[in-house]
Amino acid sequence: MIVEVVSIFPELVGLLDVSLLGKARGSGLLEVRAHDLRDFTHDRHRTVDDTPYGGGAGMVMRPEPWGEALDAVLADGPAPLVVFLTPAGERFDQAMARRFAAEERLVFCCGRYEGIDQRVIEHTAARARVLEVSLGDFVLNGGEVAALAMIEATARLLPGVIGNPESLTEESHESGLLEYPAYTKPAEWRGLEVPPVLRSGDHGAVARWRAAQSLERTRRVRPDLLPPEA
Ligand code: 6GU
Repeated sequence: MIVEVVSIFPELVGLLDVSLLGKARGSGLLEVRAHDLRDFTHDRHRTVDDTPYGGGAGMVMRPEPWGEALDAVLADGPAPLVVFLTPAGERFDQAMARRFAAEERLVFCCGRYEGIDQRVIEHTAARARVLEVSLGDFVLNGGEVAALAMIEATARLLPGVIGNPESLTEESHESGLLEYPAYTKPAEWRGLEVPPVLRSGDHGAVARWRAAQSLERTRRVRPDLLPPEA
């Protein structure tokens, strides 16, 4: 998979080298390319923003550098899915990560300030598949951290990136429920015991206990994830 990131902070993409994705990048499963939006400006100050039409606080990213950056990125390579990072987008989740993982090439466009001139999204949608996506219901200063989170969630789904593929199917959100609690050795620590059923060797009992814990935890912490009848 090829992942391209357009940002005024392309150096933030280096963070991906530190996590498990460094391995994926080294092995050729994943190629991440960062592009500096300011390389597509032509003025001495490398300006990327301006005041909003209609007034109001903050600055808006001007369309010209974005247009040129996307001209360059879209000029060659497989037809990508272009993702604009914005708190006004549809919310990212595990299903979207799976959808992203099926793509040959993803282009993440990281907005800063009060966003990107909407004509950039409109123009891009006329020549590529485009999504406006948010990481969640909170506000960041820019899309970079959101893009990194989405890239990590996506890349770990690529075959060969995670050592044991079973750890992908068992985890929170894949089943629609939160994951059951995990324990390791020692069996007793600071007076706290590992639940005996996990040490019983009864695989059926372990599976039933875990399913019940998942359901209980989901009911308590994230009832919104449960179907109305559950
Ligand atoms: Cl994608 N961008 C910004 N600026 N804030 C966010 C976000 C994205 N997702 C959640 N908050």
